[in-house]
Amino acid sequence: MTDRNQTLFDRAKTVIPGGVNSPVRAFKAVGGTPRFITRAQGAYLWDANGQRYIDYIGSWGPMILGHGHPEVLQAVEAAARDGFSFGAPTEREVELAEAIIDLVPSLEMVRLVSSGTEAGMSAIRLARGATGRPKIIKFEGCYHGHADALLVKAGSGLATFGHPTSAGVPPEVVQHTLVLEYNNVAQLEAAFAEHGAQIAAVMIEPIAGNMNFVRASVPFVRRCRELCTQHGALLVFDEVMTGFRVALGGAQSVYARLIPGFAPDMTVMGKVIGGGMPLAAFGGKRAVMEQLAPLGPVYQAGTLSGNPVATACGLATLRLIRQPGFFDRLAARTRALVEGLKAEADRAGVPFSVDSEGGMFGFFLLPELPQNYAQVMASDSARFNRFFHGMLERGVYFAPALYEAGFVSAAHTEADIAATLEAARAVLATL
Ligand code: KE4
Repeated sequence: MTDRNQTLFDRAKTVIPGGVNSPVRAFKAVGGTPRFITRAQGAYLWDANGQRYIDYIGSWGPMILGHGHPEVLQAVEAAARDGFSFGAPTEREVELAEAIIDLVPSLEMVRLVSSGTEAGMSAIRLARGATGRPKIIKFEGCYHGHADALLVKAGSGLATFGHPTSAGVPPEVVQHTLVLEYNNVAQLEAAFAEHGAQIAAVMIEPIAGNMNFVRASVPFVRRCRELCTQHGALLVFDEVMTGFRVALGGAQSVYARLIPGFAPDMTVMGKVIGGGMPLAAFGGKRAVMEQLAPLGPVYQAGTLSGNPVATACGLATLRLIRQPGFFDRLAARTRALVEGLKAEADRAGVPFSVDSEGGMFGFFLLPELPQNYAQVMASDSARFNRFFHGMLERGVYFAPALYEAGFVSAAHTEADIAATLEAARAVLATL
């Protein structure tokens, strides 16, 4: 029987670099043939051979409701009938901005854009423009999109190629980007002691989904906040992945419960707020955001920013995830998955550690949860790859890279979790 995934992959590779429009999709880290998806519904994907998978990628985070939620579909169809794009303001963009600000108390204003990369890039330019300072701090293993200044020791995608920076980024472009070790308070303090007056921003994934699932420790987050305040730098939370995914108020709402009065200065968002369509955002306090064109000197623009169909998709998604109990149910389902995987790994004697927050989870073929990039990359990648493919063959689609997070949707049932754990028991026994 011809493998239509392979046929399509061979054809794709003749016209698209690597046969994909985003590197992680090529299965380079895990080997094998990427699955070409023909359709999705609820918690499931179907590939070109008609094989069904329980989907734990969810488009890398956006599909928190599951695929094809009827109310979201209806909102998108209605919006599309009224027009795809106008290049002019619409009420729906205002509604979405108001909804985001209502859910994230640290925000007074937001600007809508079309991708997380665009949001992160713009947030950095704004932080530099608002402070008049050149330097930014990021952390090894965190990925903030592929803007030149941020493509330094990124954790997602580049980790596969083994070299921490991308070709094509001239050294002078990243000379102001300091890359520190995640969760390393001493390095952070040393960087501020040396460069404090030059630092425009500290940018961090509060739960690093581009290292699979690594939490910033409370002392580390507290120190980031204190040092930014002390030196007049902006603390930028990259919540493209965690926003509206780990909690309704994002990761910052989790840290605000652990650190009284905590709030970042700016937040970068994406994925869930577009519900699967191209939409992202960045926001912060009015005084900073009003530095943006057309009001202020920091330029930023976009033809499809605030797209009328994408905003309809995002608004419908946010309306549904705000329903009472949504995150309690999602967190319980996600926790059941990871605790079940841990129990099966223990039964098979495979070193395994797990963590989850809301509808986002991670697992490592390591006895203890890693605290930084070097520890994550010490995982046994060959063993991970065997686990990944064993599960894929049994109709369970985990992230095709050991440094990527996993996602559960509201559409995943207890039966889906049970089927996943049954498959895991069989595969772990072979590891
Ligand atoms: P996009 O430009 O891909 O929309 O967003 C970039 C981005 C920014 N910040 C964080 C924390 C992110 O996780 C991302 C994108 N995440 C990856 C998954 N690790 C997207 C998948 C891909 O690259 O194809």
